[in-house]
Amino acid sequence: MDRRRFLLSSAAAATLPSLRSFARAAAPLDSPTGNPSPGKGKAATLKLHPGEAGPRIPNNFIGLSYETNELAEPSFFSPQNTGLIEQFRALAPHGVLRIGGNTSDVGYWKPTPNAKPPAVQTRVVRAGEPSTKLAFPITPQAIQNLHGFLQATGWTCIYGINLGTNTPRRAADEATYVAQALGFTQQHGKLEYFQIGNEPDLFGNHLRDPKTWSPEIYMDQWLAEADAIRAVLPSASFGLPDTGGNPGWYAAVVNRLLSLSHPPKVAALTHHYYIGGPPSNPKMTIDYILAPNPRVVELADDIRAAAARLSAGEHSSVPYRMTEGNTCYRGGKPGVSDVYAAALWAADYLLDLASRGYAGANLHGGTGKYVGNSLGGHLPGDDLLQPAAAALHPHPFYTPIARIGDSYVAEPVSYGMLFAGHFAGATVFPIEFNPGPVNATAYAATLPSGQNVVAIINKDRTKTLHIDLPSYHQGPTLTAPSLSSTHIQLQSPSTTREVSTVAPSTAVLLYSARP
Ligand code: BDP
Repeated sequence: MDRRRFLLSSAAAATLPSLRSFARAAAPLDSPTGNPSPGKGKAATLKLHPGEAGPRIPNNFIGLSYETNELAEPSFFSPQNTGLIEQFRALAPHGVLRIGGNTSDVGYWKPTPNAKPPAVQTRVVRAGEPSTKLAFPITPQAIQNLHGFLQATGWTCIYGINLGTNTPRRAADEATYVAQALGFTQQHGKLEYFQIGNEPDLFGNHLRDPKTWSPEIYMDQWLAEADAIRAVLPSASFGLPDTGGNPGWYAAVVNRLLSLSHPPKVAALTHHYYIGGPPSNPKMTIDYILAPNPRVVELADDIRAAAARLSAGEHSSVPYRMTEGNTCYRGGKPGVSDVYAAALWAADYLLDLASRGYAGANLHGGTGKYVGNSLGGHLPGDDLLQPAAAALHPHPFYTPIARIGDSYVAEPVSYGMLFAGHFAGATVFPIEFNPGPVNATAYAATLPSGQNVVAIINKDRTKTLHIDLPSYHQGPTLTAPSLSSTHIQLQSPSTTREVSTVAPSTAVLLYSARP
């Protein structure tokens, strides 16, 4: 990893506006209709419709997701942790840090040094799930330090509250402290909203009796905590259901919210997304993560429909956000989640979500210890490696920012985030894109400056994409020696030039002339 290069290119990136896109490509593989590009074979069809505005990509579209367990070390998210602060700032000037994950359901609020952990039992029926053995305290110091960290980075935060092993009273006490320390973003503070419970659709695996657990019972328990919180914090708002990807839950959640005469304020509908897993699954390959995945579309359609139903009720225009995701669940897979292919995946996935109207996306990562705890105390990707080889990989394998000793290093996924971040603040517009037989996608948007930006992501291993987009010039370009490389570059050309080809495994941003 060329860390110096990353910092240089992110500095250059900060001077460029960002954008987002609307139509992307999954064209029929055998029907190229484009014009032949002189001497270069057939060009992909790429027609832009900049007059037709689509969704606006929020400035804080880009986000990271970390385990709540990281708060067990108050020095981690703290103003003193300058290496991590530097990486957050390089990644996005206004990102959103989501704190949650499996460990959010076993952490407990410890308001005073002598406060005792709650006596709660979980039913761990599956090996590799977090249990109360891994319960940890969240202290006022951790929250104060988190505030300093957020101020130093320019980021805001979505804060996860324990639903798995908590009581409404504890939830309200913790929320009160967090809201006072961070302040709500509506009042120019740092707290976007609370999320209560992580992946409740999977609670039957480790926290509740699968025979009786249901979205209706989840809503009973969720409302008990949410009501306790808003009784003491009337301006509190919430993201939910933060499901692991079971879209069947949205309908029941929305039904319940719509049935309430005085519902809690819903800041966003949220879900998670991992392409697949676990690391031992032979299907989890570089080719698999780069192939189009219909689940992305299904999840988007379902959450958009749920948000629209909710918006028609008490709530006005409810946004939706992908609050936790990455390539391979259970900590990522070495050689897949931590190589250049994951950067191309992240660039494409984030722009795809932006084009589908998502308010943002948080890619999961953090430190090996705490993501390991979220999985019962161990990262299964390590089982695929000899110990000497394991030391050469980031832990967890999918993390966008790795902690290596006392330093923090930008990992492949973060390059894709940086690429997509160029669309933040822009307004997506539709395109017609037919890449023919090439596994490529495209997105387009208009920047606040009026300049258009087009992203072309050629995920194909071998095929060059020919394009015909006169008067657009090349901007930051994502490349690496191979899909399994960790030596990634995101660089702008030193001279102004147009582009007629996008090489295999390359992503490029193209800009129109300034208006
Ligand atoms: C998600 C959990 C998170 C895990 C992640 C994973 O919310 O805590 O770290 O899966 O499996 O479902 O990597």
